[in-house]
Amino acid sequence: MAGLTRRRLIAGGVPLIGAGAALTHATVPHSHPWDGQARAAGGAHAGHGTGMGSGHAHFRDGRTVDHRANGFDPHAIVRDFDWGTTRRLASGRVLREWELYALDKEIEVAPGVRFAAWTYNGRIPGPTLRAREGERLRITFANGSAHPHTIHFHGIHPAEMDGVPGVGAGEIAPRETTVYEFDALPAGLHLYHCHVRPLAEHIAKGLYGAFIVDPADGREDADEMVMVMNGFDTNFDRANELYAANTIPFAYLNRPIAARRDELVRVYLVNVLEYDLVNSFHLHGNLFEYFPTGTGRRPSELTDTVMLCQGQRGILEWRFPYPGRYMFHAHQSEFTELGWQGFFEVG
Ligand SMILES: [Cu+2]
Repeated sequence: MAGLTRRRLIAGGVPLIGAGAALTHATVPHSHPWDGQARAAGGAHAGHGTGMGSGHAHFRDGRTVDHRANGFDPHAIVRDFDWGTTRRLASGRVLREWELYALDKEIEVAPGVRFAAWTYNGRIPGPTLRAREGERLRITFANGSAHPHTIHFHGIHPAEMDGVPGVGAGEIAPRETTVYEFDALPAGLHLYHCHVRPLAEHIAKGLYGAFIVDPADGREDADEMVMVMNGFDTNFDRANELYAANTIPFAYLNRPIAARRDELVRVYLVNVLEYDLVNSFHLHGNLFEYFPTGTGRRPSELTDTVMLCQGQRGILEWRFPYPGRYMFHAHQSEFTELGWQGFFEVG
């Protein structure tokens, strides 16, 4: 039964495996199979009761989630870079500061599917933090969640700033605050996420975001986007029912991302997907230059598909020579069909 679960959820809206679709009505009970699990899981999972009625998700037919109620929209997130606030230290160096908070929040991750998420600043992914190489960074973290959390940054920093249990400030208890401070090094594309155990749950519930350190001399002007590849285990069987870039399945399929012909496109691509060993990004009608971790200035490859394990990330650059609608998606067909696909609309 567990093996069928993730397929059952999309049976209404996505034409995929013929046999799977035929099995659906025979195997889907009229009560939601995750109701009992949600109750069994206790308070931490309260609010999971509403499911996708009888497996008829239809989230490929144009229906979408209530972005306003969620408090964030993948179409905004894709080009939303949070530069924080800055001031100059006596040394002349720039101090860049952000305030992050953890918040337990119910998110509509697909039409009618509410997920009891743990968020940074009420959104998934958390803010895309952006700084310049060599700056001093200060992140004040307040835990407004009912659970202990941390922020673990990728990058170069002292052990006590690493945001792991038992080192430095360690776990930050509910209603407590801490400050992470370190230098913006090295230039590249990094990420941050909670590091409290059980780690898979703390990440999969939504506590992660992209962290970009621009080279001191900058990068070429481009139409920049961030895509955090993620997924959601909506029935707590440690397998994802939904996949996406920037949280909401099919968001960029229903409403393509606008791009301009001949303009340089730069995508900051991060994989935080839990429970699956790898994830991938595939671009149609084009090839992109790939800069692993964004740390080098020379691309490792000209390709149309890149595969990433959890925590891996890279920068993609390309130009569209022709107008039209170009797909991008995970090149694991199952992920594609469960939400991780979209279009660029090139004008
Ligand atoms: Cu956590």
